[in-house]
Amino acid sequence: MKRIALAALLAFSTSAAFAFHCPADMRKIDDAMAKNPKLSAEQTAEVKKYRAEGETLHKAGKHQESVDTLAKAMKILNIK
Ligand SMILES: [Cu+2]
Repeated sequence: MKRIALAALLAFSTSAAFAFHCPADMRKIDDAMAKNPKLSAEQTAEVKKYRAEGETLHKAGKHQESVDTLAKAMKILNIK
């Protein structure tokens, strides 16, 4: 069942692929933050800001910008 859903998603357009990308990135950021990473207060604030911005952009349908913004947070967290 999961495989079928994935295949259907992959068959979609690029924008749909990005629509799937953002929540995956947000989850990675949330997971990394849940592990209490060694970040300065400034870095933590930045990650939270980019995470929130990414979610807003995603909801606005700006998936490429969302992915780019979330990537900045992931870079601070040193995750991919
Ligand atoms: Cu998105």
